[in-house]
Amino acid sequence: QQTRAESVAVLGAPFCRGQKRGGVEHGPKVIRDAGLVERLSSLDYSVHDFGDLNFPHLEKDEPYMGVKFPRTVGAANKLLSGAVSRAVGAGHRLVMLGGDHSLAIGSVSGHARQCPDLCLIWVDAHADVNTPMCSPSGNLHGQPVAFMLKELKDKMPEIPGFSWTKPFLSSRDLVYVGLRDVDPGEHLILKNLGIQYFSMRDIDRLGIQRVMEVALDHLLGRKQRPIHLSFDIDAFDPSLAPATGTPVNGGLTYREGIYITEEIHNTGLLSAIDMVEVNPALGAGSEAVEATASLAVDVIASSLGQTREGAHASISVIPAVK
Ligand code: HAR
Ligand code: MN
Ligand code: MN
Ligand code: MN
Repeated sequence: QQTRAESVAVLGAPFCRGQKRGGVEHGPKVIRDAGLVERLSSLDYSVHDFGDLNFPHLEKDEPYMGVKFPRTVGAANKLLSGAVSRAVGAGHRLVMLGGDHSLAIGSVSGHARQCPDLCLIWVDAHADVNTPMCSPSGNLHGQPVAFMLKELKDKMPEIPGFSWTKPFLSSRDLVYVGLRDVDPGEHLILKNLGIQYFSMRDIDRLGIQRVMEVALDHLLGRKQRPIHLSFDIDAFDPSLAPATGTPVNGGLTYREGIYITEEIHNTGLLSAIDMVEVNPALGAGSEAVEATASLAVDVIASSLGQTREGAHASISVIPAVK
């Protein structure tokens, strides 16, 4: 069996302090148990499983300006950022398994250290662009994009734990798909910064095919550059992804979700993926958890080239009669 030139690094990030529900730190385990490495190997990648990061535990971490666990989240993301940067620098495609979505601060920033011209596709029910001042909850998984955007620099206070990172992304280099639960401050930021977003209503109006056409043209039309896909499993309808902390009705269908990732694969530019917010402590029992984890594996495999139409790289001649 021939092997693709490409290799994929899998990096587990068992972390939950960006939100209040326990269990999401076991996301990496259930996604691996759903057969991730085997699926990627069967796509002819050489898979390097780097295991799970060991995040520091801080004894004392008081809220700061309403932000919960700032030093813990900051330290975890600093560690993740370095690990992602090293994996991408070593030539791997990167798959980060969360953990909650605050981890995108480390993942995207680490990727950007190696690929400063990257663009970001954020598939999520939520915009995750609250600043500490707008956040209704103080949870950092609702704020990661605010730490990335250069245009929000003046609106971001200095948060303990985050002095290692600076905004690195322009608002024109980001597209959202799947939004349906956006806070007032977030909506104002989306509008004021002119961020390209496709809510579930936009998908209803345009269809997922047109949405992806416009989204990818917006990011890649002027020049080709590496893509970071940050995929929150709660983008899917809760009937498909019940094991997650903040489910919102009216989400992506299975076919819409897989169409998104097939189109991203077809660009040939996907460089890193986050798969976050799979929480095996939620959902009604083990079947719900397994369904959610298996969906996460399908999303990752599809992003990396698994097709619904099939493929024949391993065979070039229709077998003759023996
Ligand atoms: N917008 C709300 C907040 O800031 C909830 C968003 C967090 N939920 C997520 N992120 N799963 O995508 O707290
Ligand atoms: Mn290697
Ligand atoms: Mn999210
Ligand atoms: Mn979400």
